Amino acid sequence: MDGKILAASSKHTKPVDRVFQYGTAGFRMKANLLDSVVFRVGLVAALRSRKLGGQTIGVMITASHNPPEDNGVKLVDPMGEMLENSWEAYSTELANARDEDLLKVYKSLEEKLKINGETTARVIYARDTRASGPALVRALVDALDATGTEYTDYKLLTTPQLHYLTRCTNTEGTPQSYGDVSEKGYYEKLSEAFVRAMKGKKTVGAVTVDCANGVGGPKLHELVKYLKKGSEGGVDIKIINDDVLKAESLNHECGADFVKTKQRAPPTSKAGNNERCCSLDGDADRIIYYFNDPEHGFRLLDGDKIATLAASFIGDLAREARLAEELKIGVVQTAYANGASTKYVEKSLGLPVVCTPTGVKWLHHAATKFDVGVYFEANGHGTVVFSPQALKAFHTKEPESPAQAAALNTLRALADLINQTVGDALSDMLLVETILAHKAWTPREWDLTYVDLPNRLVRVEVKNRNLFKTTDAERKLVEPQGLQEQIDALVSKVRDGRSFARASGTEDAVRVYAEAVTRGEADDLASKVAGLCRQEGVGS
Ligand code: NG1
Ligand code: ZN
Repeated sequence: MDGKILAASSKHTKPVDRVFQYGTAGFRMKANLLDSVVFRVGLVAALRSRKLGGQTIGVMITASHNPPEDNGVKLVDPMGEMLENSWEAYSTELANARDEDLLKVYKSLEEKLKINGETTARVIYARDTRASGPALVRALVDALDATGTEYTDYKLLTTPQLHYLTRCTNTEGTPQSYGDVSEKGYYEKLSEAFVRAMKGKKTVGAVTVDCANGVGGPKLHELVKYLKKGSEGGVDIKIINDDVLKAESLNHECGADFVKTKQRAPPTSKAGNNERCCSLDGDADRIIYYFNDPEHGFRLLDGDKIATLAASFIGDLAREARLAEELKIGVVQTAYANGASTKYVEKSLGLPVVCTPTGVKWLHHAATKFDVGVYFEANGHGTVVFSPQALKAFHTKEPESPAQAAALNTLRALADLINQTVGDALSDMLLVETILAHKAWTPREWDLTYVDLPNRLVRVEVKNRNLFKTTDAERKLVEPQGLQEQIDALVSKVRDGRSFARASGTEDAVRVYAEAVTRGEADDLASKVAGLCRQEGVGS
């Protein structure tokens, strides 16, 4: 095997002056820099699978909402979760090894982690629609061949579909089986659960879905075929921005990130006033909703609004099913959640809120501490996870009334509809559509549940973002010294003010967030805090 690894690695040499880091979204950068990284991620996948006794590891080649010329790669653990933390460091180590040291570093990891080289390694992989994908897949396959790994190529998939398949593969034939191990199995599971959850109800009007010209487009077309078979069209889906042949159109003036940051609909959207729209990102693991209100203009229904909608609906069902006492329901957010949403969950819904650092793995982990854990980043990445106790209760609770039986039935359907492995734009969309159908709500009624505090997110370029160290789920700076006190002083002058600064995990920048009672105060606070950070970040 050693000779094979050496021979293969000589085809995938590392750019000498580059330092790579496995961050919150795996490795992500300009695609032309990724060849050696993907090859080495293949080596890590083989090691990880062997370490876990030959369980299957997922590898996804995507750069999500980034521009078309970027790409990226991330690893998926056996139950469909994000890669375990300590292995991010091993991946980083291997990605940065000099070509001549690569085998030595690989062997030392094998030894340090007590990995049996005889165990069969298993990997499944897929990619999004980027032009650079096929070449990067070849680099991955070279590593899998060199390490004697068994693998399956799932070609084009959304990121959440690969997470789904990883879990299905590892649970096949066990009582924990998560579904049929095929793309078809994914559509069947979602569409069947959707029909059960909808109970013959219909949503008000159509939903326009912007697929960011990414892999979500063809996959949503496929899903719609299955939905039509079952539900006679309980939801009317209009698909836009589904061109995957024009490479340069990916995430260009469309997609979840565009809509969220620009606070406007993609120019290609023809939806009229009060018509529901949503946007996926390039690999369909994020979704946000929006609509045009004739009085107030563009209205965004972001991850916070999806989380509160889901928490309120599931909370009501749990009460109707008489499970509210025995099941702990909670919402997990990051510091970027709008303060109004946090207040709404705690005060109006009466549910606890936990705040974690940025990055879905932290949210997911915190959500599993609840029986029903609703987690979303404000940018639309999230899902709802159910504990084994919750799933058992949904199936074994004896209903004492037809209403209770109906609530239990809907809860069981939701547990199948909602992707338990990771945030999934297609599954989340069906969840939102289900809830709106049950409540017979237009987007306007959903929007009116609470009013967002005006807020501003500013990106500050600094020389060294690592100078900015935080605590308290990134809400407070401990370094540079004294900066937090200055921020606190600014915040105290503003009504309902809140502001924090943290180093981005994906870009060379510091992000400053501020919110306040008025737009003017929020903007002013953000620009003053950004000014302080800029000063601190200079010269170091
Ligand atoms: P960073 O760059 O660490 O702020 C961004 C998003 C995260 C998450 C990651 C991964 C914001 C403020 N931050 O992280 O929520 O989605 O990218 O894609 O949106
Ligand atoms: Zn994404």
